[in-house]
Amino acid sequence: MSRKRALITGITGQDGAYLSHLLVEKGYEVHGLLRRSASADVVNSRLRWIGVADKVTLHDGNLVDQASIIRVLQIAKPSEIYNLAAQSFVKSSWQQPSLTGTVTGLGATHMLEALRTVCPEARFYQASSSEMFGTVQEPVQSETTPFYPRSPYAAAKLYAHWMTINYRESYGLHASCGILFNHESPLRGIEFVTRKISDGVARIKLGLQETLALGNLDAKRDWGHARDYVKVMWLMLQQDKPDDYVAATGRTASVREFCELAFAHVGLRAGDHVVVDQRFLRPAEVDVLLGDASKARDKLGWEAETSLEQLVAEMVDADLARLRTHEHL
Ligand code: NAP
Ligand code: G4F
Repeated sequence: MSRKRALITGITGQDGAYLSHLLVEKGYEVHGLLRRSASADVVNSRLRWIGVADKVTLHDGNLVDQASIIRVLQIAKPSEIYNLAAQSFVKSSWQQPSLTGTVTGLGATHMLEALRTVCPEARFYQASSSEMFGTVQEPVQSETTPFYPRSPYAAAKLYAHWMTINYRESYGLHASCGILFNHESPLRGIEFVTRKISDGVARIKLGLQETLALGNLDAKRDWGHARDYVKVMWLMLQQDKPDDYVAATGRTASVREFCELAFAHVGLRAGDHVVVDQRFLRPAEVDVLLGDASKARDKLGWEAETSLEQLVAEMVDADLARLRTHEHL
């Protein structure tokens, strides 16, 4: 039997690396869309870290260039497409709202149109986000909770979300949206708060810096591990019928609590090192997110497996190891 073929956009990001690893383990032929960078030596650093850089095929292309997507689909001939590419940093979306709308929003339409033209039988996963709940309309958010986006990023994701549903209903595509709550890992970008904290804690522990400057310490998130969350993406595309699912842990914690856990892991106190810097505040904030993933549990048999304590420990340990060996990621 021929191997299943998957195309991942955003393959060089956090989730792209974990999903590649999962699919390679499952015997897939994995292809990825790679946007050209002047720093070509670091573009696949996450794929190298996770051990799959030489097991995936990368294709030059960009979500804003529809012709490049069509060409990559013609070459890769995927039966499953995971659209993970995005300008994914919420704070930057106020600085670059048009770019965010073009990549994160319109990029999904480019993918859907290309799929419809080249390989309409392929199954499609859209990386939707809990950020779409924004100013939450219910204390616990599920697939039926109304959305209230609070950033250009969230508005762009909401457009992509509804376009995916619209294409499913209009053209009968096997297209599904995963409304994923925050998920982190040692491969998280350094600008996101959890990795900024784990890296900062490791630096303070090793005597490389004294303080950690953060923004809103009271914001609360439902934080899981990316390794667990890529499994739900794959499970969604194995179902006979496309559908939308929330993935979350069902536990929320504040940025302050995340700091306390991370500093305690190395025998330090967050209160001795964390300072608030107004530069890291946002024009509008999502105060609290807490997800209900019971639909994914009941229909897909999926549950988050990693506790917040385990996640924090793994991230801090990875940053300590990196700094000790002068590895950059
Ligand atoms: P990430 O680490 O920021 O990765 C984003 C990926 O998109 C990178 O590979 C990036 O390439 C690529 N990309 C950006 N602009 C592109 C363009 N114009 N053309 C092609 N590729 C482009 O994000 P992540 O944490 O893995 O998240 C994956 C997806 O899930 C994103 O869509 C994100 O918005 C969404 N999401 C994430 C979370 C979370 O908590 N992590 C939660 C819900 C939804 P470069 O490497 O070249 O920058
Ligand atoms: O780590 P963050 O930047 O992630 P955010 O904004 O929740 O977005 C992430 O999760 C979304 C899912 O809900 C994804 F769709 C999105 O792509 C991304 O992966 O910030 C988390 C919280 C915010 O409330 C922020 O204001 O941490 C607060 N925070 C406090 N100090 C900080 C900082 N965030 C960052 N990045 N840096 C700080 O110094």
